Amino acid sequence: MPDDEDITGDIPRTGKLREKLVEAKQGWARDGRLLTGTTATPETARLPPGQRLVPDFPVLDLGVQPDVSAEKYRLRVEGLVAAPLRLTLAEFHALPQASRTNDIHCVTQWSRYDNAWDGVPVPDLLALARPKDEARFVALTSYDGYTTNLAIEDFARPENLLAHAWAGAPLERQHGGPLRLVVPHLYFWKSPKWLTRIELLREDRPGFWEVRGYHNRGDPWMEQRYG
Ligand SMILES: Nc1nc2c(c(=O)[nH]1)N[C@H]1C(S)=C(S)[C@@H](COP(=O)(O)O)O[C@H]1N2
Ligand SMILES: [Mo]
Repeated sequence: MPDDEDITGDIPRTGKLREKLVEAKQGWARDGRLLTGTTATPETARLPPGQRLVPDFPVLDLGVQPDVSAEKYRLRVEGLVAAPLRLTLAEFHALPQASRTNDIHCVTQWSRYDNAWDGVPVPDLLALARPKDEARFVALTSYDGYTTNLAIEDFARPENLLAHAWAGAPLERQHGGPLRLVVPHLYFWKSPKWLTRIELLREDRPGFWEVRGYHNRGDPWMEQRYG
């Protein structure tokens, strides 16, 4: 079982929780904002339904950005695994590295093409931790207290990266540095910044947005914004 230790407790944070933004986004879910009622596939349209292409890289979070030092940072893989991991940042950087380039799609409508990431592919990390057969879901926890959830098939895809660099430079803190997950086939709220804990579970555990009216899976091609 996971311990109840407050893993984010001694990490300095800047900013204030943007309660108004959280309320507004909950309202959008209630109202079905931005829904076009159409679906597509990545083969037929690069831009998913209802999305708008942006040239810049917006910053979206709860307003609280943890300032986690390289010394304090830990990446934990726990729960239904044969070999739990608790990696320092140096240990993480010593793992075999890979690069991926992909498009990102935020549920608030913006999409950004051709993001080049460096880091460790999720299947490689899972191979070290060795999930048990009963593991069906993952719960992800970040240093700002944010949580999200994925089915193990959505988590273990080869294009998914635990990323520490973007466009050839260390990932900026505002975009989730020192380490974030990138799951490009789902809306970007499924890609936690400042990731610290990956917990493998038998039962699903909906995260921050999933309990506030957002879809449990979040496929942009199926326009799974709310649910
Ligand atoms: N830890 C954490 N991760 C998070 C969030 C957050 O609030 N906290 N917001 C999510 C949302 S809604 C989006 S769209 C993306 C935004 O990533 P960016 O700020 O790098 O564009 O991060 C996701 N990951
Ligand atoms: Mo988002």
